[in-house]
Amino acid sequence: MDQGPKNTPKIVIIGAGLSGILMGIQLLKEGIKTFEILEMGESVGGTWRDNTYPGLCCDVPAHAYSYTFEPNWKWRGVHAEGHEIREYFEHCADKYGLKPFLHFNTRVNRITREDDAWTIATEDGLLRRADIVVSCMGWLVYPKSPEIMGLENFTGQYFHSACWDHTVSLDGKRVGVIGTGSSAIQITSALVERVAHFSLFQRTPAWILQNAQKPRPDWLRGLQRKIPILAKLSGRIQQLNMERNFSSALSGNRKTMSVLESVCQNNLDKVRDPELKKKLTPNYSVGCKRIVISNTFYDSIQQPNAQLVTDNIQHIEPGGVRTRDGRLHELDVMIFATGFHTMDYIRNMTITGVQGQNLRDVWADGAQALRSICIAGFPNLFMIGGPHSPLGNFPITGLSETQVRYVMHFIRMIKRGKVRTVTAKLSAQDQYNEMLRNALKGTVWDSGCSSWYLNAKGQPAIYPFTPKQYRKDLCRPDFTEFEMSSS
Ligand code: N01
Repeated sequence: MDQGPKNTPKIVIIGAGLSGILMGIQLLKEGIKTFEILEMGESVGGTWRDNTYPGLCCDVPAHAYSYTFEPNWKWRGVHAEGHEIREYFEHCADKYGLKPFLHFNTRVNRITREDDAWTIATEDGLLRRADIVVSCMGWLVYPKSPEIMGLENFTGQYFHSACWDHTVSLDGKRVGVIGTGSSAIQITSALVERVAHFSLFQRTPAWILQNAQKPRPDWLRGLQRKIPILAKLSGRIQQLNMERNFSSALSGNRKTMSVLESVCQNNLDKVRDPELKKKLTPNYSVGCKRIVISNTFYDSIQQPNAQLVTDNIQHIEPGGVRTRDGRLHELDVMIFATGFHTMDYIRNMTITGVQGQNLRDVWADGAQALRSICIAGFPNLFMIGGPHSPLGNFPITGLSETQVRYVMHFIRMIKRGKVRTVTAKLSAQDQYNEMLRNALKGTVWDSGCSSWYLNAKGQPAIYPFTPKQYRKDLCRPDFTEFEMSSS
């Protein structure tokens, strides 16, 4: 790591997904080179590196899923495919000179506060010291596989959607997918026409919305290449559009919510078979779980070689999946599109604070932070995408930019020697979390469904207000919420 001038803090960023890359770029923009980015994978891109399943596509329009300072004329469709997004983040890491700061295949095991600094222990046995740690670990990191009795007896092949095994041939096979979240819905659309027989095992149906998943004409891409501000403008328009339509509805606007509800219902009404439609009809409010975006799913699941299985899975046997109605669903390949350990921010890692407290114990009743970013008792540890970040169908790039800007306020102060450590006051953190819990009562996310927004106590751990409000809240730190030491 570059030693830098005397006051320049040493910073370790954990994770080289979209927020880790962003954090690194912002540090370089401010002339700070005393940082390292530790990434457990072998390249940048986070979830967009790990997920390679057929049909992988982003449910947020591509220009809104770009950094505001790096508009991308190249997007081929209104919504980008997974590999395009991975390439975009690789491009950003290269263009902004992050390569020398990246350490791949470097898994962090322990972060310990000792002697007024952080010690970071990685799996390779190395220890690093840092003044500041920024965790950019993301939610969609650790795949969650179902624990179904008899899986070990299955004679076919199986894997999780986030660890796609491209050596397994699917064409002409009997394929089963477990789950009906965004991943499963996209996989269904991509696989039905390739396989001999397709079974989708549904526990809970999803509300599904159609959108403009269409290619962008060459003339428009050419124009945006020549005049990059146009691509940037498109991003801003798409973001405002999403915020106007989605965010206001999800955060409580009845008028926009009823539009969202009727659009989802109209989409569902396209299912011709009344029995199938009944099975596909959710019994919870639109938006309680993340709304799935697909233009093709309902068509795919109505194909003659596709079936929707709604009887609960009893166990797995050598030949396939046995459901509670006694039926054996014979399969050659089984795919678990069963999601991620989204609320387990510090899985496989021990973080020890200033008084020897283990963050896992501190968070035993659910993860809490001040403004999603700082944790009382853990000085100079910042999180991008921490607990209660705004998640419901909003562009994550904008959220990360807001949080990185907020963290940069503190890093600048530390760099200038104004302060040495910054810690959230416990009272401020408690007050903030109580305010969030109260505000979340009665929201759509609290309206009764199982979703990956819920913490271990079954409470929604997201931000209850609009992204606009979040940007306002995080415009600059309220320093009365922090303890700062200068010696
Ligand atoms: O995972 P999920 P995902 N037996 O948690 C079911 C992002 N993403 O990978 O609802 C049977 O949403 C579970 O059932 P239930 C996006 O943010 C984005 O699909 O709990 N079923 C559910 O249906 C998304 O929200 C894109 O009853 C079991 C499914 O598995 C997030 O990733 C694309 C089960 C899990 O759904 C996660 O999506 C893809 C069991 N034992 C993903 N366990 C974009 O387009 C779980 N399920 C950006």
